[in-house]
Formats: sequence, structure tokens, C-alpha cells
Amino acid sequence: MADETETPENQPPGYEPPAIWTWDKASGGRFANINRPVAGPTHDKELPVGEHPIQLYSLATPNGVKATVMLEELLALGHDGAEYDAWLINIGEGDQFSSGYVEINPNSKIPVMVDRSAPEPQRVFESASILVYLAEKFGAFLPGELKARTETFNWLFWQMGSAPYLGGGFGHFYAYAPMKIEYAIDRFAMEVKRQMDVLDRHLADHEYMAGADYTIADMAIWPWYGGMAKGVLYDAAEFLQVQGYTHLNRWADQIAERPAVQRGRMVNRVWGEPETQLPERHDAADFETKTMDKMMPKEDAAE
Ligand SMILES: N[C@@H](CCC(=O)N[C@@H](CS)C(=O)NCC(=O)O)C(=O)O
Repeated sequence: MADETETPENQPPGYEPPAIWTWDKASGGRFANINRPVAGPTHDKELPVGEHPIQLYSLATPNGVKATVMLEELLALGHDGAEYDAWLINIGEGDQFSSGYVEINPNSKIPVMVDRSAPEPQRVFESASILVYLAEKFGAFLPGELKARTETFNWLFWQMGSAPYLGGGFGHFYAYAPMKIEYAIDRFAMEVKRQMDVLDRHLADHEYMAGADYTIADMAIWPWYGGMAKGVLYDAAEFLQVQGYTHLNRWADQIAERPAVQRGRMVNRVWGEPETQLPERHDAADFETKTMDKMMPKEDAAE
């Protein structure tokens, strides 16, 4: 029989959990400075408010991109009521812990939205709640008929339950943790590959996630799993052999071609090529005039 006190080869040695966990040291790794075991605000600061009906406070991570793609898709359909101001929330600096932010999202995560055209300003937090709210308000990208609507919700909730294994699990241990732990990477690599296979098999005979029509389920799944399939997230394309998911790749490419998706992924983006970054968006014309390449002093842009 194996000696149970022996540390398996794929696990770092030396940690015995104490009876009661205490927060007495930084955890290390990327984002260690913003992780806390408590909720609530860390500082007093009001949020800015622009002139449009919808105020979005966000960052262009996959969760943030869901909201900006939906708003751009609504505007592309001609829904002027979806005009929005997108304010940058720098989560690395702790902007999500300001008193103003916590008031509209007690969970201190991006994205969050306020609809100021509602009778009383309506806060909407959790990216799926934002997608459903906007879909219902504007009657778009969510089928009315029960079967197709249910299929849309099936995949929307699938995304919300599954992506934490991708980001918080695989992405964290593969890319951000201060040490590479084989056990953790194996566990989450296996789960992410299984999830991509779920999508690949489904997309083999469905054009979009809920069937023939593009819906909020596609908008929720694309930034995470389209990003994985195209090797955009965590630099893990080779490790997970993502090119093998051919149907997932077909769908990811198809969605990436949509002009509203191309605009949505630029909003609140503060990394990547300067022409892909629009840190704040207050007007449709900002895509032409306010991307980082246009805002940089001429000498920097030339470098
Ligand atoms: N379930 C949430 C997850 C949002 C989320 O995890 N946002 C991350 C960025 S992708 C965040 O704000 N992190 C900041 C923090 O953890 O303090 C949603 O879908 O809206």
C-alpha cells in the first residue's frame, strides 16, 4: 500500500492545512494584490455618469466583452436606446472596490451596468443578467418561442457555470499562479478540454449555440471559448491543442467577423495593439477618433 504521508510527485511538499484558515500573508501570483477574503468597499469614490441612457463600468476581459458586444449589436440593429457610456474599471488598481462601484455591484466584479432610462436608475450586475436584461428590454437576440428560448438559456447558464473552471481554474494555475502545480493544471486542463469538446460536438450540427439564430448564448460563450479556440487566452493554444476543435473554430471565426463584435471587443481595452484599444467609449465616433494609436503623441505612435 502506498504511504499516505508521502507527497505525490505532482504536488508541492510541505503544506498541512491548519484547523482554521487565516489571512496572514499575500497569496502570491498575479492579482494577489486585489484578492481579499472579505467584500465591501475599500475607499470612498463616486462613479462618473455620462449623458447616455446606459452607463457601463467595465474592462475588456471576456466577461466585460459580453456586455460591449451586446450593446454594439443592439446599436447595429438601430436601437438608439442602447447608446452607452463605457467607463474603464481598472481591476488591477482596485477600482471595483470603490464605494460607488460596490453600491451597484456588491460582488465587486466587472461588468456592471446602470440603466438610467428606467423609471428609477436600474443596476444590473453579473454578465448574464446584463445580457438577459438588454435582450428583454430591446426584444433582440433572445427568441420568444419557448423551445428556442430555453435552448438559449441552457447554453447561457452553461457558460456561467463552466467558465470559472476555464478562467479561475485552468487560466489561474497555468498562467498566473506563483508555481506550476501539475495536479492542478492536469485537473483543469482535462476539464477545459472536455468543455471544448462539448461545444465542438454541438457546433458540428448547429450553426449557432441555440440553433439557426445568433443569440445572447453566443455572445456569452464566444469571448471565453472562442478566445481559447483561437489561442488568445493564456497562451495555451499548443498546450491544449485547440486547433483540433474544428467546429468550435468555425463558429469562433464566424462570430469574430461581425462588425459589432469587432467594435465590442475594443471597448475598455487597455492592452494589445494601440489601434485595438478604446479605453472609454462615449460616442460611436470614438472608434474612429479615440483609439490609443490616435491618442498617443505622434513620436510614440511612430515607434
Ligand atoms: N460571474 C461574473 C464574473 C465576473 C468576473 O469574474 N470579473 C472579473 C474580471 S473577468 C473581475 O472583475 N475581477 C476582479 C476581482 O476579482 O476583484 C460575471 O459573469 O459577471
